[in-house]
Amino acid sequence: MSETTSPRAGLTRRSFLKTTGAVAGAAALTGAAAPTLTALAATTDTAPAAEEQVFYSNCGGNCGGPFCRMKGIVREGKLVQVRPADVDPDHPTFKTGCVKGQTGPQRLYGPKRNLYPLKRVGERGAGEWERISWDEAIATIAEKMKNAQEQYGDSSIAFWHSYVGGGSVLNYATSSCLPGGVRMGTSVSLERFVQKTGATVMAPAADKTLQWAIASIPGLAKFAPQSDLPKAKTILIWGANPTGASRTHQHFLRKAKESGSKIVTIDPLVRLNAIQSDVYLPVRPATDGFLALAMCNWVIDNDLVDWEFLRNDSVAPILRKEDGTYLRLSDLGMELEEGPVDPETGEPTTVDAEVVYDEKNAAFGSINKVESPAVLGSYEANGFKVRTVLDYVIEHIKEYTVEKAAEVCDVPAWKIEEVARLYATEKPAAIDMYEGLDHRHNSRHNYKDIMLLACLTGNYDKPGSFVLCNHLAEGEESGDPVGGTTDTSKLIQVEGAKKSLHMTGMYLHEVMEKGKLGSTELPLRVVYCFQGNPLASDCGPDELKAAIDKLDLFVVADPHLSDTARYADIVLPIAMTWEKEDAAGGYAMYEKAVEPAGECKTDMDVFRMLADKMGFPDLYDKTDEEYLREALDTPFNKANGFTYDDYKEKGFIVKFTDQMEAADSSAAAATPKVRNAFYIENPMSVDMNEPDIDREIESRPYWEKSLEVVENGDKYPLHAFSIHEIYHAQSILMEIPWIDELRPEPRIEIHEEAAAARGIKQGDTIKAYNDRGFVVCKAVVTKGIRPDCILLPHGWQTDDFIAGHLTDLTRIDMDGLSGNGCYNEILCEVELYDGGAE
Ligand SMILES: Nc1nc2c(c(=O)[nH]1)N[C@H]1C(S)=C(S)[C@@H](COP(=O)(O)OP(=O)(O)OC[C@H]3O[C@@H](n4cnc5c(=O)[nH]c(N)nc54)[C@H](O)[C@@H]3O)O[C@H]1N2
Ligand SMILES: Nc1nc2c(c(=O)[nH]1)N[C@H]1C(S)=C(S)[C@@H](COP(=O)(O)OP(=O)(O)OC[C@H]3O[C@@H](n4cnc5c(=O)[nH]c(N)nc54)[C@H](O)[C@@H]3O)O[C@H]1N2
Ligand SMILES: [Mo]
Repeated sequence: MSETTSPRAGLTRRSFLKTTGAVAGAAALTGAAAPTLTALAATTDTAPAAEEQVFYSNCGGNCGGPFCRMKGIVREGKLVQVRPADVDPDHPTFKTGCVKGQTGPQRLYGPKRNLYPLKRVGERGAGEWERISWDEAIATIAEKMKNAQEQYGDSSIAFWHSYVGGGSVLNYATSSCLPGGVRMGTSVSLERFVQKTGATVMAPAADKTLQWAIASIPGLAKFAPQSDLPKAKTILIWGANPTGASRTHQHFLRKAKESGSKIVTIDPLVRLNAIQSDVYLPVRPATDGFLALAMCNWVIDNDLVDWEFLRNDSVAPILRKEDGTYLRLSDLGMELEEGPVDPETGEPTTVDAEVVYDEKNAAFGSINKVESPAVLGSYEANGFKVRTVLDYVIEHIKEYTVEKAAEVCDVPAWKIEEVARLYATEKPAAIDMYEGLDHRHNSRHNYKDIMLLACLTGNYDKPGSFVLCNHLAEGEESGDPVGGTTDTSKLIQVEGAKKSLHMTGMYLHEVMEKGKLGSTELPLRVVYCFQGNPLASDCGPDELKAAIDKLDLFVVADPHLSDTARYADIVLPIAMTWEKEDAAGGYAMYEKAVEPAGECKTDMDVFRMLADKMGFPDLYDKTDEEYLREALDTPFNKANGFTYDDYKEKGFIVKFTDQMEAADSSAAAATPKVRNAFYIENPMSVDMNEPDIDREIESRPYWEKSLEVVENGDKYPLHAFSIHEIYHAQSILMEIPWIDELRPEPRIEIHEEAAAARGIKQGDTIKAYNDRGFVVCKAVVTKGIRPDCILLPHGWQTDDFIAGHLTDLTRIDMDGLSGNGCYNEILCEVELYDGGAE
């Protein structure tokens, strides 16, 4: 029996409605309108009223939403209908928008909408608020920020954001955090403020491992268009959920199937794509790296290696020194090579190229010059003991045999061999990955392992052979994003810019405990959280809350009273999509269709007000329109008809790649060839957490056990994970009647054997728990999941659960190099719920 008590007790949806007095509002919305899907159909067919205006914007959720351009209908100043933007209905693959986007009006006018600035008056998180004026809110925040910076330095104030909105010129923040502590952001509002004040940026913890891997593993960034899927004879869907999370992806998988592709799904969970596969491997979670390396060994043992690909297109022939770095021209006292021209200086650069062994001439030479370098072998070069990367890697993966994989991954050896055979012989073969392999402690190694498999078989960097494809872009036949671009690189530059620190937001707890991250002092006092909902979507909520408790001020700027907003000192009501003008390129601008609800303001407005009160009213030196014009009027957009004026005049601009001017091809030609890697020469962390890096392990393809996977005799015998379900856009679809009809309530999926062993029947109320916490909801008893796993529901808020929250079971520690949250690193037990622990 679990002994955990819920720190969230009393915050069920029912009690939330009571305490906030929102009952009347909710009843008015859901009761009177009695919205049903039939009603949705009815409104869609309604004849246009006389006074009707049409606007274009995007859906606004982090599920590919920014790419889904929607058309909004406004009557009498209210958004009354949102539907997919009109596109050529005969075009075979150009799809946009889904039912989530069509709920725009319900999102705008829903019961959880923040309408006024709020100040906490009771205990933190108790839900007792006082309405305050914008003036008071901004004055309080500015004063606390100024005081903190005076007393503790520039880095003591921080902005914590996530991905909602996907980046835009004015409002939606982005943070690409690259290995070595480099951060790049693009939105005018956040970036100018940060440059002016030296404020810290707290980046999202999600999707970081893939980002880290793309930046760390040369060649991995080569995303294929998803329309390339049908070119593959074999497709391994591996750690991806195309039918739930990938918009147009399923369409291309179906096309592939029609054209005869063999489809393999490697997943502990059965969804439609597993059912539609030729081979299904219900792999034990967090063992994929082992599986990939075992397939590599099978390919080597069965003589199916593509040596020419390895030689010409991969890092295989590069000579590796004993310290793990590459042998370079300078190591041999050889002359450096001329590199591409530096766009800043106009001068050619020099390149200290990697060295390979030239078998024909029995000499060492530059990888860029030697025609046929050796792929295997070890040598002595100018006193350095070196061997080719492939030689080194092959020796170190020997332990990952198919036999052992059958045990570790818990799938039959013959099935592993069958998948390896298909992949290595039915070519071109593709791996279709997304974020499913990312959310655990050992995840980052998977990318090296899978790249090795692709390179060994030559299944990379050619049509139908890839490991990543673009799951979100519009489905135009070539797969390229079609539409305008934006450039804010000059607009975000502030004179005398201060240096700012960045950290993955989930390090907050460590920073508040130690006053630093790694050896960098970080005396955080004020945190301003926006465009993210970390207390519903990140891990370790207890630790995060304890950290927030130690701050002088925690502000949450959100259109909704999210789980995170509920824990704030000050809540700022933010204008949503349809209530503001913005742009991110593509087919349309984000048009303002209606005035913001209540006293809502845009994120940009709030930054302007803050700058004013902080004492630098000139920070934002242009109007919103001027920023948008400059960001949109790029040479590319001018050539292709996507300028500010074009968007304003035409609303929605449909163009396909063959109607576009080619991008500047001289720049493309100058890009040096990137050899595809399965080795990381200099493994680095994206954060300044200074982890101990075991270079050997971090550099090469590798697998080790994750922290929480089921083993015999475990106190908690079930491994829990969660996925991105179709009727969620993360946590933003809060109390949306049309959506709630399609996904009635959060549920835990459990295998029928595991359920029977615990006396659990279909629809029972159950509790999943571990030492960290628990969550209570209804059970779905199924055959479609491994018996040692359960599926927890992601994307809900505290008051949607009967008790607890899925995040209460999660652990706060993240992947030390990528900063990824370990959302799926959960062992737990499940029992029938007796209602007692609430
Ligand atoms: N409708 C909708 N779409 C979305 C989103 C949304 O919220 N709603 N979110 C968007 C975002 S931000 C993201 S990051 C993407 C995520 O896109 P995906 O990564 O495609 O989405 P997930 O649903 O997390 O699917 C991961 C798959 O990996 C499987 N899996 C879990 N653990 C393991 C494992 O150890 N091994 C293997 N082999 N498989 C495993 C899961 O069962 C699941 O089928 O989706 C985007 N699309
Ligand atoms: N257990 C589990 N946890 C997960 C995952 C999982 O699969 N399982 N997936 C992870 C992944 S891949 C991701 S990307 C994250 C997503 O995690 P988050 O990005 O934190 O989740 P969202 O629900 O998108 O949060 C967006 C918040 O921004 C608010 N918002 C919307 N528009 C605006 C705006 O214009 N301005 C401001 N200021 N706020 C706005 C919304 O109301 C919402 O509260 O979750 C991660 N967490
Ligand atoms: Mo994500």
